[in-house]
Amino acid sequence: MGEVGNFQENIHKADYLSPYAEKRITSETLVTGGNRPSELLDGEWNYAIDQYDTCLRAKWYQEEYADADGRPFPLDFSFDRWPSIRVPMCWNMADPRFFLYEGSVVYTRVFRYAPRGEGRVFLRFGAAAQTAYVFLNKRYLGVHYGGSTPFCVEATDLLTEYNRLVVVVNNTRRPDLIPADNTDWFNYGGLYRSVELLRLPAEHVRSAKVYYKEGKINAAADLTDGGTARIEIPELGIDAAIPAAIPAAPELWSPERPRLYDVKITYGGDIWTERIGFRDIAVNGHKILLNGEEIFLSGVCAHEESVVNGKAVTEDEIRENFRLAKEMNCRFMRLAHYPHTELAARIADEVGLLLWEEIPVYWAIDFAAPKTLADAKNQLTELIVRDFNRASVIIWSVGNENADTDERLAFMTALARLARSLDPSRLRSAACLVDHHKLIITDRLANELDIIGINEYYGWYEPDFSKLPKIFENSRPAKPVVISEFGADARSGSRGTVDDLYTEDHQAEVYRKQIETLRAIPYVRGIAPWILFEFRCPRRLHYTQNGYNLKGLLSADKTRKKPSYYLMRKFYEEIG
Ligand code: GCB
Repeated sequence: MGEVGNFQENIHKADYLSPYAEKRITSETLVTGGNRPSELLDGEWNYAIDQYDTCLRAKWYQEEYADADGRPFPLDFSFDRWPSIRVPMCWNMADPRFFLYEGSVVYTRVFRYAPRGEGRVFLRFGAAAQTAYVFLNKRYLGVHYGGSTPFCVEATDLLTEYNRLVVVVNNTRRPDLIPADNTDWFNYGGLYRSVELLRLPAEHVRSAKVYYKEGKINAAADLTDGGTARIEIPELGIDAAIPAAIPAAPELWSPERPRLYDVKITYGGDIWTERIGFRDIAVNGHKILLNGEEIFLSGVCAHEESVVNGKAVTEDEIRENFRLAKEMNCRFMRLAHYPHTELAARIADEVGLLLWEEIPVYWAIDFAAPKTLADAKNQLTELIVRDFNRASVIIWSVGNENADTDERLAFMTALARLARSLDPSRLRSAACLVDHHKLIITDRLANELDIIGINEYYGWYEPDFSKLPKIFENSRPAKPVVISEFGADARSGSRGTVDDLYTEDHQAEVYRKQIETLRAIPYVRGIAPWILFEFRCPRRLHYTQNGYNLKGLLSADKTRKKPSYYLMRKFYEEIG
């Protein structure tokens, strides 16, 4: 990667990123689940806003402080004297000056390490928004693309007593990334989920898949050295070698009775434990079946955000969101538009909420680029491997609202098929395309999905409600449809007539009509209005919006419930 002291190269090289791009951190090295003890490297890190990406250009991480003759170099960085920032945190919330910053931030810290008999050591990042370059003790370990999924690097042979970790996190929006440069949400940056050090036996479980289907518990594990492992579920009297499909009659998990079992997998000296719920999710014709019984997905969408913490939401905030959704009589939530923290599905497992999880294949994606597809596949794999054992998660969504071109069809088909091959136990969906002129669902991707998701904004972007039932009459979809979005902006507390846009009264009128229309359409087997709470959105510059998408049923700080919240609550209560 060239010499640090090569001043000419540092300042003149246009393509300084290419050598880094060659070494990608992917799902191949992900170690996940199992509740093994880990040491958190959270807390105070040193950081610098590195607007010109000089750490990567000039290779500061090599820590060359002097030349071959011992003469000190004049340096442009000083890792340990930089100010500190808390991890996990979005840098946007650390200092008002950084709120709108998009670019690189260098994070660094030193940690002590003494071996304690472990065979291998990994550093695990819960997520870094959006791209992260990782360096340990002057060595480049790779770049991770995708700001919402976890990744690991192996540190085993690199550790000494004192260890310097440098992570360059970059959130520049680019058309070749997933998501691309145009999103209807705020572009946060930073190490906003925990960083952990994992000490594992040399032979260990990298990840495991345990699920229930048609009277059997299926269990398999990704093992470092092959061979077999053992699974134990004491409450079910299970103690068996895996992989296996074990006949079992567990008490099935449901939102009403979110029963979880202690599951233990042993392999060599490694012990992997999880609390896992067993349930069966399927479709039959237009029906969605949970544990063999028809279910309506009474739901709501949510972004991962809070006013105070940005994307680095706390456990209390997640629990509060779920509580507010359940109080609205929801049993289902669409976690839009990217993987939320893994804590979300863990809490949903515990409190009983069905989830739709999604990768950010969103607007303006470069569907023709193989590199972009590789990135999307990797993010999908990381998400599925991470949350496979969460009973709450019933749907993997492979994307949202893209025009039905041949390139997009090939791209999304590859994702839908990947989801099936990684996970035979769940349903696949996506927000599909509707032709709002011809009033028909036109999306060829629907053939690859188990559930057709539809975003429709009758009453807001399109005022004529009479068109909505016609879409279904014309399409006669052969699969269950979930209305994955509908809604209208309403400034919190702003009142007026039902015709005054941006008032709560207008929003409520849209909800009234949506409810009346959708309840009469038999194809609709689930509804998730957009959205539980208002969220930051730099595209929204109407004076009422002030940088927020105001379609929330709640205000951004969640203190105000708009009238539409109560309308949904009543509707969901009525339909049971
Ligand atoms: C959509 C998008 C969502 C937007 C929403 C809106 O269709 O999927 O991300 O925020 O519309 O408010 O326009």
